Amino acid sequence: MDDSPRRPAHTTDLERRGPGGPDTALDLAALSPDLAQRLSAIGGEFQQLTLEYDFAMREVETKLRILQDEFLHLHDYNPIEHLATRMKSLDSLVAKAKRRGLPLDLDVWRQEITDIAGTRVTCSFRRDVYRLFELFTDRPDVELVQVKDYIAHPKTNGYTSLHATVRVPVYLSTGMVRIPVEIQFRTIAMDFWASLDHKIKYKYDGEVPADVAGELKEAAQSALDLDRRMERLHDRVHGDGGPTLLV
Ligand code: 0O2
Repeated sequence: MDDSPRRPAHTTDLERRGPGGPDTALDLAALSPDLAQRLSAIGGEFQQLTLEYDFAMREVETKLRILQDEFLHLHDYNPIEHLATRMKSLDSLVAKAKRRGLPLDLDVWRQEITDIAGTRVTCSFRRDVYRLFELFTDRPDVELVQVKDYIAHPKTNGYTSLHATVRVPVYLSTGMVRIPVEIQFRTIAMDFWASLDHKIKYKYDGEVPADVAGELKEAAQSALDLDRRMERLHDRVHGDGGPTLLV
């Protein structure tokens, strides 16, 4: 898990920080007076928004846990190593809005920013990543909005993961709303690399020296090799395809 002080870590269910928790705190004193005033004006609205996104994130987590329990029960196999959730903090939302040239307007953020609620699913093997993704997004109560397959098409820095944006229904006293949640599916090796990459970026404030970036990219290749090797080993022990996610 990423434990950098700047980016909210994806937390385990025990550690999950809900709306109003420390992740949503923003140091208004550090902002320009104009920005601070606008943000404090939307504070209440933001609490409502995080509440809805928190409900959606919990829906996703529950559905994934049920899938996991079903596999354990039916196949004596656990495809999920870790499951973690995180709510994007107000300061990182402001930063993202700024980066993307979006106004300080929660309605615009609702439309344009789809990773306000995030879930990270860490699997043992690459085929589990894809199988879990398929099983989860095949459900009629899950609407698949967007897929970014950084496993088939890694980022230039070496980052790999399968990102899926889904929308799930959330039932409020005022009616039903569909809320987007970004799910990152990855293997343990991919997760290990991504955590380190983030810490290095934090250390250099995003400006990673070329030699460090080069080594990181090589490390991404090593993570990929390790994934392949462990999957081959698993197949040797359990037979081709093994007992992984066979339904
Ligand atoms: P956090 O704390 O995880 O929310 P963006 O680049 O964010 O403007 P987009 O489309 O949201 O646009 O990006 P994308 O490609 O879907 O990736 C978003 C998330 O994927 C990031 O969220 C990271 O969690 C992860 N990610 C993407 N690229 C990298 C990378 O190169 N290294 C690492 N370690 N993680 C990456 P946030 O918002 O950065 O942070």
